[in-house]
Amino acid sequence: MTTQQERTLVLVKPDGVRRSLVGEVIARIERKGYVVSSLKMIQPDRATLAQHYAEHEGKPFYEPLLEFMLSGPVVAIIAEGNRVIEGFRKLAGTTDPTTAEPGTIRGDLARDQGTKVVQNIVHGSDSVESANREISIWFPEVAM
Ligand code: DAT
Ligand code: MG
Repeated sequence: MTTQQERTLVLVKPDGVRRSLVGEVIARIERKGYVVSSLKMIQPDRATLAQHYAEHEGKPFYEPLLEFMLSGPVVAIIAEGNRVIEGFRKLAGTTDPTTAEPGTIRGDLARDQGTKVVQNIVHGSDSVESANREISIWFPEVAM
């Protein structure tokens, strides 16, 4: 266990906002001991989402993913804490909500809807590089 004071970018996706799970997600982040340091609700535009999901461009689920993310507001959060990047990914659970472990956000609160894109409530950065990149996309006003 090392000291890695980090920030991560969390999004409550449109399915989570529609289902009024914003508080549930924030509560789980805070109960784990992380600190919410920035928070806002945004209706994202396509350009922002294309930047955010650039790594997935060209994949079969890319267009459905952007359409889904455009379907309503999202809540963007910066969470801070030691090893928060890895820690939030564990709180979120694996990508496929059908098999995500019970006890996780995706495992407890989502399931496969049979759509072309998986709707799984939250996004969390997967590395320090991704976190820095994503925080600058969603919170350009927040100093690095
Ligand atoms: P994660 O959100 O767990 O980091 P990811 O970055 O690989 O997963 O993919 C981004 C999102 O795209 C993911 O949350 C749900 C959707 N997705 C990923 N793989 C998919 C697939 N094979 N079929 C449908 N949707 C997928
Ligand atoms: Mg990802």
